Amino acid sequence: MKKKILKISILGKTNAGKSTLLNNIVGENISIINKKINTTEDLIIGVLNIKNHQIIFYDTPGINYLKKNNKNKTKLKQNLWNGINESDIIIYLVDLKTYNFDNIINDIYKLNEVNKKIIVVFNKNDQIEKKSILPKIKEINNLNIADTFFSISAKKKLGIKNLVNYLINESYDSEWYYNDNEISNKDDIFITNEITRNSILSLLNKEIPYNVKIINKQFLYLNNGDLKIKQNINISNYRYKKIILGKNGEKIKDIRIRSQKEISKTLNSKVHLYINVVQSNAKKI
Ligand SMILES: Nc1nc2c(ncn2[C@@H]2O[C@H](COP(=O)(O)OP(=O)(O)OP(=O)(O)O)[C@@H](O)[C@H]2O)c(=O)[nH]1
Ligand SMILES: [Mg+2]
Repeated sequence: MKKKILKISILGKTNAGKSTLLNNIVGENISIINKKINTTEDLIIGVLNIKNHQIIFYDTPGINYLKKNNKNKTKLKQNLWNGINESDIIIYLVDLKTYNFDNIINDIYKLNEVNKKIIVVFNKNDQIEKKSILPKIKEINNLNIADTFFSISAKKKLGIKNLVNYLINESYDSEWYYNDNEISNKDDIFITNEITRNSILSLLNKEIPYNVKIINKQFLYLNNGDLKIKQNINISNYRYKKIILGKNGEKIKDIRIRSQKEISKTLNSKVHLYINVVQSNAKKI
């Protein structure tokens, strides 16, 4: 059978459920999910192989970066555009819970400029009344700015099969880009770093999670099959250290335990996780 491929970028506002959708399609935790905004920073690639079809997904940072000229966010913007440029088709994911017509069509108009097929996927349909979805599809469809529509729940795995079947039908003759056993561009070290970033995101408030960098110092399978991991949390500002450590070191303990559990689950082994908070060229204030 002839090999076929299709490359899809998953775009949408932050928190729309892009990473949840990718993980569910690919069947593994390759992109972290969090209630807080701007969880995904890197361009994460997920691969789904079905018979002779290879479907490649790019999970991108929230579309808020499409235009913003914020210097700190240049990398995010770059990752977003890399995803868009690489893909054959765009999935624009809409959060039905925070649906705002003007806001969404603005994004879609902008995306029309790149001249790729756009699929609008309404997500979180488990959260709203079913009969309110069709009018929303109609009002966007009337503008002729998108090619087709789906309604799904990425979290509850509703409607995903239809979407995947559609994508399979869109795939075209080409050599595959990835080997049969590759499901992601991200290795285990990246994923374990991301898990710790996500624990910090979940357990600490405000700006801190966005101002730390997780560095892996050791990733070692022991003779008994257990996994030993050492990570540094690099901080740029001295005052973050106290906050991350917490009173009597309780916060960092929570972060460590939460990460250790999540890494264990994801990599399917017993994990011994050690975390250090390290100040990188930060000024004492
Ligand atoms: N109820 C419900 N919640 C969902 C659904 N899909 C995602 N969520 C939740 O929405 C939140 C955001 O999900 P993410 O997948 O991290 O969103 P994202 O679009 O990747 O966000 P960024 O990476 O920050 O741009 C999480 O709390 C998810 O559990 C869904 O279909 N139904
Ligand atoms: Mg994400």
